[in-house]
Amino acid sequence: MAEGQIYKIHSDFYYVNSNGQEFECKLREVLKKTKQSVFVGDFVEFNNGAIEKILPRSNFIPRPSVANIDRVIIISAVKEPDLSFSQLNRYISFAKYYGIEAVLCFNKNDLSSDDKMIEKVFSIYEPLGYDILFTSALEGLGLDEFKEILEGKTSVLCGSSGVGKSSLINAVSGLNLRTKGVSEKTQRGTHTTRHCEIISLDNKTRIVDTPGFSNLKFDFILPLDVDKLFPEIYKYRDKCKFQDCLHINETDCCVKDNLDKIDETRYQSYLEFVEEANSYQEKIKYQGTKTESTHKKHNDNIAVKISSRKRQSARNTLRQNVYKDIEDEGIN
Ligand SMILES: Nc1nc2c(ncn2[C@@H]2O[C@H](COP(=O)(O)OP(=O)(O)OP(=O)(O)O)[C@@H](O)[C@H]2O)c(=O)[nH]1
Ligand SMILES: [Mg+2]
Ligand SMILES: [Zn+2]
Repeated sequence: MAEGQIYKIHSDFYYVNSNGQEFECKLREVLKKTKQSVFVGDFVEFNNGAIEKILPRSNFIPRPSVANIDRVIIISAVKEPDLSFSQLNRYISFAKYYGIEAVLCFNKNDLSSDDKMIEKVFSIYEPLGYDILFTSALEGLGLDEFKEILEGKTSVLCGSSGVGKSSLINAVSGLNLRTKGVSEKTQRGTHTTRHCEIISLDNKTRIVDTPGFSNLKFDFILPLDVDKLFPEIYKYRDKCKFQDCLHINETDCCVKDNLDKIDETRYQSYLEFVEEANSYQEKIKYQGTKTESTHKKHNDNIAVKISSRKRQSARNTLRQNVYKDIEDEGIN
């Protein structure tokens, strides 16, 4: 039995790198039946072109679906498509939720000379501890710093379509991955990269090109957990009067008392995520009501409380749905 790492998946084919050699494999039938998710980056045991076992992951993110990574580099464009702080906060919080370090890279810097925007980026994200890079894949700006960030790690490039993920990889690797312009009509990327792929720059440095995606929603966590994704909000939560304070319109809320110290776009994102998390809570409440409807309610006024076990199982179902969505979409 050999061991290796999946570096690319195309429909039913899994491409495995084992000691520098590449193998085209399929999944063993028994493994298929377990419905276990298989990601680029997974370490596997394989034999005669058949993957027998997926080895435990050190970490993963489900979008783009990649396992065993050191960090996510969130790529935004300063223009074409326009920079969206709301999108950026989504990627940042997503990486935080999965416990993966993030670096922020702002590409297409040749298209803008907006110093105010650069200042804003630094003023919001530097105090939060993020490394920040401005690059131009086209004009070769900031590439030395970009390479430095990559050095000795496995980094996943993540961001909307058309921001220049593949172009940046081309610029630092000399490869010629497919890249394509942003549509003039919609100002959106054209989903040029269709699959995740690990690209080795040297023995220790690897970079994962991924398809762009943008419709990331926080409808898989509970509203009370959203503040954990925002350290600058979370640090006040112990001083809120109510333990279940959502920091929206409660009285004696320490977060509201300190709103002048929290960036507006960050708080706005917090509110958006809470709203999405509310719809998740409604969904599991509904599932809980259905499963608990056989129990006689003592008091109709009391909202149905779901046991943590049921909540977890509903959460798992939703997680599975996330994976299903990924598979249905085929790429992202
Ligand atoms: N002006 C400018 N254009 C760039 C830069 N980087 C990339 N582009 C252009 O932006 C377009 C999209 O680049 P891609 O590298 O395909 O973007 P991507 O993020 O890989 O997109 P997907 O694969 O669809 O997710 C291409 O036309 C690139 O030539 C840059 O630094 N400056
Ligand atoms: Mg691409
Ligand atoms: Zn509060």
